[in-house]
Amino acid sequence: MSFYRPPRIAASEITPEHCFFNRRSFLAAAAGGALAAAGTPALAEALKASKSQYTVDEALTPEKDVTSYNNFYEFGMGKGDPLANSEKFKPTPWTVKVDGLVGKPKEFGLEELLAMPLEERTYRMRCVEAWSMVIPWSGFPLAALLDKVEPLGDAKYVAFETVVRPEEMPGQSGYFQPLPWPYVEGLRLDEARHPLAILAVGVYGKTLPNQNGAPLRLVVPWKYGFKGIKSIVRITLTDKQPPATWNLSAPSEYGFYANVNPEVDHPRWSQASENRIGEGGFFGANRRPTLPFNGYGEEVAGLYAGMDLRANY
Ligand SMILES: Nc1nc2c(c(=O)[nH]1)N[C@H]1C(S)=C(S)[C@@H](COP(=O)(O)O)O[C@H]1N2
Ligand SMILES: [Mo]
Repeated sequence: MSFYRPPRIAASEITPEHCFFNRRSFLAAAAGGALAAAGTPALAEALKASKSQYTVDEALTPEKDVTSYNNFYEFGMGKGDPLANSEKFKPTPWTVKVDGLVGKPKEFGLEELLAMPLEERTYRMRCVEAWSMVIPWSGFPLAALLDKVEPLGDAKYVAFETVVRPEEMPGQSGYFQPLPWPYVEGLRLDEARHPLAILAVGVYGKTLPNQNGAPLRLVVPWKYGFKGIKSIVRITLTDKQPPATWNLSAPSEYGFYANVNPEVDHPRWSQASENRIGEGGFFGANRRPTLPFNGYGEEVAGLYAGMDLRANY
């Protein structure tokens, strides 16, 4: 995150310059078969029943890029490290503890999470490093999980925590530790309850690969990618703004809110435009304009009414 790394990905897709968000229905028809083949019948079954959908009128980023150009510092700092170094990581069995200011704290097994009402959602993802992708996730609204534990009236924030497993995560055991562990993140409760915020368990109709945050990761498409915490083991409702890893590491560079905002530059680079992975031209003419709230302003701007968005980096 501290520096640019030009992607090694060749230009392969040209997508229209215009970008707008719309909603329409579509069926994740092919997804079921692919998942069954991948040996995950629970997810396959769930996706067959996939309901109303969110999508984007832009070409999908090729699956190969989505699953090989990653940020997941627990496996190393290079974009290829998460794929190369996550072979030993075991995403099953898995549990997620949901606790704090809730009426019914509970430890959820992965099977139970896969039995949530799964949907396929195609979202833009904008990394704070100024590259972006269009990714078809499979997951369920975070609000659906929160409902199950019945947040109390004084709960104002949701805190998230990634697993710590130095024996399976080389970035947590090497001589140089790029970040303090566990990786933690947080949302305001109303952000967490927004229908666009999901917990993803799959991508491209398949179980989430280790490098993308298996078995369960957060996706909040109007915020910079670092808010999308991976391999979550704990979700805690609190009355205080929770710590967030990048915000703690460099508060002048990474905010708590981290809403995508082309008008607020990173102290070391412009956020006005971005490189869509797969379109080529990291520094060149193919850069796309970055959209306020990553194109989701119509849906989420109301969450920030009265806040100074220029200070809300
Ligand atoms: N636990 C953890 N979660 C993480 C990260 C990380 O290093 N560790 N990187 C973040 C960043 S900076 C981005 S851009 C996205 C990348 O998600 P992707 O690799 O699936 O595209 O994951 C986010 N979640
Ligand atoms: Mo990122």
